[in-house]
Amino acid sequence: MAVAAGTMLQGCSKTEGGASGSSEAVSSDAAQAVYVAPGKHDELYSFLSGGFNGQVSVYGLPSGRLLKIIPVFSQFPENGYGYSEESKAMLMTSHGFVPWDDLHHPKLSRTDGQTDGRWLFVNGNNTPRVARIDLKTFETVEVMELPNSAGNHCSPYPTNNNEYVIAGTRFSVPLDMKGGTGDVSLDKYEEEFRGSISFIKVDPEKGDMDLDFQILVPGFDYDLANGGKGPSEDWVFFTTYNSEKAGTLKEVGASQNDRDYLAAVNWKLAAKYAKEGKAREMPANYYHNKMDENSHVAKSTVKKKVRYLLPEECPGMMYLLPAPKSPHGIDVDPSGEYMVVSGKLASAIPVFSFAKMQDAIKNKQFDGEKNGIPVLKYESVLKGEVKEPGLGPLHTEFDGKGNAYTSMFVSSEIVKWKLNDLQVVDRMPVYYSVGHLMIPGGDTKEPHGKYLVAMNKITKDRYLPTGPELAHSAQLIDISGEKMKMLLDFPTVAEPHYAQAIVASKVAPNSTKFYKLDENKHPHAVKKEAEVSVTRESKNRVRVKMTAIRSHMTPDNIEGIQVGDTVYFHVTNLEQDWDVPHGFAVMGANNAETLIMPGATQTLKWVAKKAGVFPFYCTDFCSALHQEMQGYIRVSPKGSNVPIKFSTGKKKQNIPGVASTK
Ligand SMILES: [Cu+2]
Repeated sequence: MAVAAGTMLQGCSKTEGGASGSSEAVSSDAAQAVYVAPGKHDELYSFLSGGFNGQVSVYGLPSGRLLKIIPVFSQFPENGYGYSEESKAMLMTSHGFVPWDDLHHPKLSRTDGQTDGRWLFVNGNNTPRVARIDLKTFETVEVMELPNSAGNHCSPYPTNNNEYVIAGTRFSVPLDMKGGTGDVSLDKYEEEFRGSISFIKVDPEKGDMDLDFQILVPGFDYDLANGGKGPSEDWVFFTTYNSEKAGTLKEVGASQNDRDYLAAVNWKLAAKYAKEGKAREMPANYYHNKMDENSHVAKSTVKKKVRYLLPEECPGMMYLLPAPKSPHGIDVDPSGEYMVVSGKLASAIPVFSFAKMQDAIKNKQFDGEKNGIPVLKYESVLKGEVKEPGLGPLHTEFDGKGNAYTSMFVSSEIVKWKLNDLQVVDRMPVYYSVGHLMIPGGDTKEPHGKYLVAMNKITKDRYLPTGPELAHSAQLIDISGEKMKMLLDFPTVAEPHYAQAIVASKVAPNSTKFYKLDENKHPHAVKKEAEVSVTRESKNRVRVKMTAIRSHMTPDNIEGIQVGDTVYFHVTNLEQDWDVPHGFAVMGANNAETLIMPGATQTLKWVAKKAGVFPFYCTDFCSALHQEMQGYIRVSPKGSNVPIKFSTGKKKQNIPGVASTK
């Protein structure tokens, strides 16, 4: 173990020098830097995407302690998200109920180009969706499906005041202007397939999203995006690959051209065109799901139209900048002047200048056009290239002190370089195969600049083995000094694809402690035990309105249910105190438990399949008498004359299982 630790810290020990050069000294320095004493809080919240688990996980930094998992696109049995009657609508799409997605990119909302701690926007790749998490409650409150999109990868990118959240398609698809995706021969990629960039308007007060319009772009693959700042704040930039428009064997077909493109879109001008009547309208079919903040019931609206702009009809809205073969990351520095394009197959990192781009547009330094979009001359927009940065550059973030940090997938390292002279000044090995990296605020106008998190795809020997599947990993690196220092490894939940982080003081003071019972607008809420009810609403449907408070449920004895009945348990948690959720589960339920926050109502649907007595109980340890927080539901054969009856503690019980003693 000692040998392994020494190897791991080699990169750091070199930088320490003097008496503290030993690995022990470095590791105790590192331990101190990440130590958050029991009962103390972390300095930052970090939000790591879960990739293929469709969730977001919240970690404290610098400790790397896991604080919460927020389900977004995936059902989550731990709290009933996607299982409860209230939340099912969040996962509705034009393809039906879709209980999973591949969540790649979290992006924090912004005010004046800085993170403001209000919302977190995230993308679903597979069934194109953008979701919004409210950072008061750490819950997913809205999911917007995107039409004309497939593989929603370059998404979501908020502009500097959340005017728009912008989302581009990775895979181009045929668009049938008469509605939906067309049934088109796969031989017609070149002529029929197009990409789209969606512009989702965000309400400045409430955060509510609305798909305003799309730009239909050439049929390339759109990989990643990032917004401008300062002088470039009206622009958003997208990397593209497959400018060859290959529809098969893309690993070869999409790698023919030496250069693909960085697409620059003036979103403000696009919004102006859309507003001033340049947008056309086409039929569409997509879902918009919203959680009502007072009832906590999600509702879906199906949208049937989408407005779109064509770049060839909107001069000045879009330009293409040649970029080395199959570029991946595009990152704009805090000043808004430099656009850094990381080409995973390229040997250098080109850095474009926004000022030069403006001049090139003014002076029409074009190199032809593609689908009516002017292509700018490479040399006319290039500031310079970072030479021999490492192998497989993917993503770059910034510390706000003139330095850029790029992740290298193939050579497994973080490379620090200077924005002014593009010289590499430091390297830090990471373990292994780093994808994204994140500096808190490192994609905004004002980076926090103290830490960097490397998100690694492969861990091999880094942790105790756990069978064929090993944990992915995040590594925390101190970037406050001239040389980077490795501080901490922490395993992550599923794939930490990308992350955002924010100082805790921008989020923690606004955190909701409980929901006010008198503001609970759930249609089946009961606010007093005296108001509970069990009602047979129709031949096969029974509605139970019940309450939970430490340490009983009302009612806790229910009779008169019959085989074949669907029973809706609407459980209102009467607690008005922080950190006292109650859980609810019924024996044999074919969904998950539901977890009810104080003051809220949640519904568990249960179908009585056989006669008998079925216990239900509170699943979240809530008090010393939590184990006693339990009840029974009796199911009689179909057509039985047992009447509906319910009570709590008012009668002598028929004890199930000892029927012979009756
Ligand atoms: Cu309880």
